[in-house]
Amino acid sequence: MEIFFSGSIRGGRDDVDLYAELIDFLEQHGTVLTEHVGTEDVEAEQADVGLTDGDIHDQDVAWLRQADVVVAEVTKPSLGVGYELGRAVAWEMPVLALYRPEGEHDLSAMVRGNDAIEVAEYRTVAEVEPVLEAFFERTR
Ligand code: 6IA
Repeated sequence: MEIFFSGSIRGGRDDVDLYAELIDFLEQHGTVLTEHVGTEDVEAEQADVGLTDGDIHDQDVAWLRQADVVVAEVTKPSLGVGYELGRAVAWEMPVLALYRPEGEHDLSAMVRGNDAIEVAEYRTVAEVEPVLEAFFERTR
């Protein structure tokens, strides 16, 4: 199972430690193609490696196309995450969006109102684990 994990980068990195925890858990279910989303200094790495924004876009779209499922953490709003979700829905991929309702922003109607996206509300990683187990059970 190849998993595309989607989480905010330029939208804000407040949740990066949570992304890392979710990625660790997802790795028990398959290969996470986008581990960098949970890496603290991802933007500095971009500069070091010399990747342009065009390279990042093209690589991410290729990984998205390759993945079997998309799991997104959507509490921190991000244009890139929204874009990835839209493309995943257009490709009829299974999509799970994880959302913490105590966050600063209400979830976009374009995510919550989309029947092709399964939205799961949670508060702790422990709470989200059975949700992920059930999602992978259904998509296997
Ligand atoms: O608009 P945002 O930056 O918040 O969009 C976040 C989403 O876009 C994530 O789910 C990623 O899939 C994708 N994304 C944005 N920036 C990068 C990036 N930067 N690398 C990979 N995916 C990205 C530099 C990475 C570095 C290790 C070379």
